[in-house]
Amino acid sequence: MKAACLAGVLLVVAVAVCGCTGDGGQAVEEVSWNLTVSDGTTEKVLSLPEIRALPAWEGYGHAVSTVGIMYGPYTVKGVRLTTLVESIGGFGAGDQVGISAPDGYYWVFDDEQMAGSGFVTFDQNLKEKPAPALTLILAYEFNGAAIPDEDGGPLRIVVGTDEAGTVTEGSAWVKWVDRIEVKRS
Ligand SMILES: Nc1nc2c(c(=O)[nH]1)N[C@H]1C(S)=C(S)[C@@H](COP(=O)(O)O)O[C@H]1N2
Ligand SMILES: [Mo]
Repeated sequence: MKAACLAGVLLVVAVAVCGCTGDGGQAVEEVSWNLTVSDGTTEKVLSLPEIRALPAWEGYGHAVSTVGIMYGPYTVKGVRLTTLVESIGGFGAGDQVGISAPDGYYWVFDDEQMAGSGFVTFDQNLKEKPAPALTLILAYEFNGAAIPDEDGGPLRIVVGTDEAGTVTEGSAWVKWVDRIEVKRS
């Protein structure tokens, strides 16, 4: 896949330039990756270290794919999408946010979802249940380690929860995120 190749090339370059990041037992090589946050007028490019320097959110993420494969539960660390769009002028009623990845995947969240509702949620037996408070996160750590390429790292969307025990739909968990674009209403 194109994204895997691109990530592979970036990984080789990053290892050559900065070596490994020893973060305890599970050392994952730090890739070089840029995120563009745009509203069509204002545009900001952020590196991984710049993203890690923003106020962090920590909680839980657990997803199910359309064919029933479970991802997680993970402890998740990342940045709220609302924090990222604040740096380019914020997010208003009726706005939408489009998330893209180098493989061409594209997912849109509306204002209700940016505020943490309007998602379908399940219990661990995949029985639909009312949603607790949810937070859209651009995640950079699962279970205390950098997210590997095969899990959608270095940056992946997570529909996060403050408590464990809620499963969300995997289709919103965009892998390899490189662009966040606010569509103003
Ligand atoms: N960039 C990207 N992110 C993506 C996808 C994709 O094809 N590309 N598939 C989505 C879907 S439909 C699901 S269910 C989850 C898990 O997909 P996987 O089983 O391919 O890992 O990732 C989501 N994120
Ligand atoms: Mo899916």
